[in-house]
Amino acid sequence: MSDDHAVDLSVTWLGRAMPGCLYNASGVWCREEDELAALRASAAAALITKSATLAPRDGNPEPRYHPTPLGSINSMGLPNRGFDYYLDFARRYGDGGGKPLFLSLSGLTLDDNCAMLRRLAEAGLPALPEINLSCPNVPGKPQLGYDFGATAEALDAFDAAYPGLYGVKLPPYFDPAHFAAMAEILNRHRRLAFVTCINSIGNGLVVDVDSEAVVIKPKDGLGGLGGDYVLPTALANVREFCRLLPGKDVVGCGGVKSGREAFMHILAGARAVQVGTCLHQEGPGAFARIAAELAALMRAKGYRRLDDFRGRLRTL
Ligand code: RRO
Repeated sequence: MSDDHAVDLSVTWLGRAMPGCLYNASGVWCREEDELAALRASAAAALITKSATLAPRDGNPEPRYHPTPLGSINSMGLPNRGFDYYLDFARRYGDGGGKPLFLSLSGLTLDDNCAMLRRLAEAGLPALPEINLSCPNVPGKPQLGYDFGATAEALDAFDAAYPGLYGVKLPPYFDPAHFAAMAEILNRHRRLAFVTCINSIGNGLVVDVDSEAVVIKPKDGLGGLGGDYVLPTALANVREFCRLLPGKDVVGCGGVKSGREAFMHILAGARAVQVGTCLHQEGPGAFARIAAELAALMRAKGYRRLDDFRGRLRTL
């Protein structure tokens, strides 16, 4: 195969075309308008906003994010400008010149999530909701995605509150029984068009030997892990949910720092790929670098488009 053929990283899904397959993970580089503007100006193919609550929040006390040689731990605690701020941004963003905009919603109650969904529907914008079922960092609030009954109830309410396509951000699961139980619930909802796998692995503990202390303040040091720590877990969740959710799309998130991990996620079945920890460390320039690396890897393998290998991970 000649190695000078053109490579196309574009993705068509949710009835829209994206110029590439990479965008930010919610929470990273997307709390403030200037950050979102920088993403828009970068090689990111779409944007997602910081998970919004109805009212603005300062989040947890600092230090609340700590990079490590293998990734990151965070307990931000949902600091955000409040739903109205991101809705206003979405109004001005419009169709974004072909880069889809996703609004991440993380209401503190089911009623709050439904209120935000109703207001988004009333606004009649092209922006798509990704409802966060998996924030690990609000003290006293368990991750909704680990409560199957509460998740089933929430999805029924989302269907009633919102008439369009929507997605959910899932926590990582670690057992086939849990993949199957969650998939059975998700498959009852036709307009649930995508799931994003995975949020950070919740409630890890990073220990600093020199100080003999934890590295973040909230929850006595417990926080969500991202980066290299989570790549195999993310890939397992992407592959399993791709198998279990026919007709829905899976967005891969977890451990992507080069074209190689983006390739792995797509091989496992991901439609698109989000970047979190690496974006936090490197800034929006990461998108052009990772896209170029993915294109080079595809060229070396003789692939022209993502459909040539998406979901074709071989088993032994
Ligand atoms: O703000 C956070 O602490 C946070 C959220 Br909402 C989330 O969904 N995942 C995460 O790792 N941190």
